[in-house]
Amino acid sequence: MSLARWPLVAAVVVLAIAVTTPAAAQEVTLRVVSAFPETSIYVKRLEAWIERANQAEKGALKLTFIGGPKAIPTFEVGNAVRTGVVDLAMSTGAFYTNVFPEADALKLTEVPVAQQRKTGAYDVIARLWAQKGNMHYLARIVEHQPFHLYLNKRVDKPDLAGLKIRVTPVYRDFFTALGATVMQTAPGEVYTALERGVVDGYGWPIGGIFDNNWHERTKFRVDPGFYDAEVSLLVNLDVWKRLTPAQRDALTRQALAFEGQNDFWKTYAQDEIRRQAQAGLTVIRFEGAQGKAYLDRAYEAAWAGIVKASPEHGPKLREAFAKR
Ligand code: 173
Repeated sequence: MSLARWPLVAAVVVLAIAVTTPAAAQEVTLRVVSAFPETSIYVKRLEAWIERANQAEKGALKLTFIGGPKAIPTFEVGNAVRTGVVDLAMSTGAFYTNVFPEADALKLTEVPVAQQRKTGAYDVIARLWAQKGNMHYLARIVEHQPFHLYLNKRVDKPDLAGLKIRVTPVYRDFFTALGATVMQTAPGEVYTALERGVVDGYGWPIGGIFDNNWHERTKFRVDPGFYDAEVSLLVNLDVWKRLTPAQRDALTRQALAFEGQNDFWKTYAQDEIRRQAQAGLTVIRFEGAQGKAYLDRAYEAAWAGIVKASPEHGPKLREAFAKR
């Protein structure tokens, strides 16, 4: 190269550095959405966390809460994270099976997320979410919340023939196996469906039915609960890769602190059971062999659904999620 070229090379190098390292601007703003309605306990806790995280990581990280399903519809949030329309989302696997069907398997983990991080299950999840969802799986912030069937008509055995039940992918295979006619809605449409008598019941975790006044339109809860409700934080993978190491550390530190508070959900489950009783909900309890058959059916139906949708990854997830 002739000497005359050197100033040009130098200029290009200087320019490249200027473009890739924003001078002193080491604070990144991430846009956050929720797939759950803003009235839900999940969003209340998300907003409180955002405030704490922004305070603690000032200069590195600024999370901006955009909103719930009015900003991006519940079942579109997964694709919004995948494509980078949003940077970070709070959602559950059942809401983004349209991105990859394995997402719904997170309800089937049999050990807490703290343990998943030790057994390698977390790495299995992280790899798959990156590969199929273009997502960095940041943290699980809801667990210890079994799902239940809530009804307005009494049943005396695990037979839902003739009943129309509101579902998401979480419950679809199980309730269908019990003979129900199922109808999928986002959480935001459950109240209206109950009010109009379009459904005779719905699936939901043990906690949260008061957040949108569903208790006013609910007569029975069926026990036992099944699976474990999962709500997680997901980051668009390209955004994640563009963060500086310090920004990544800040986000991980805050997410782990949030995840570390998951024992909250154990207490909350007990509180919500009491509150449901006070509100006049009657418990229909399948006990003994009938209870066991109900639970076996729940897990069999769900795993069959996952493995059918993903013969490649379903069995690996089952292995990784099992108690050991
Ligand atoms: O909408 C739902 O019933 C659902 O799938 C779900 C998943 C996780 C937590 C709460 C609800």
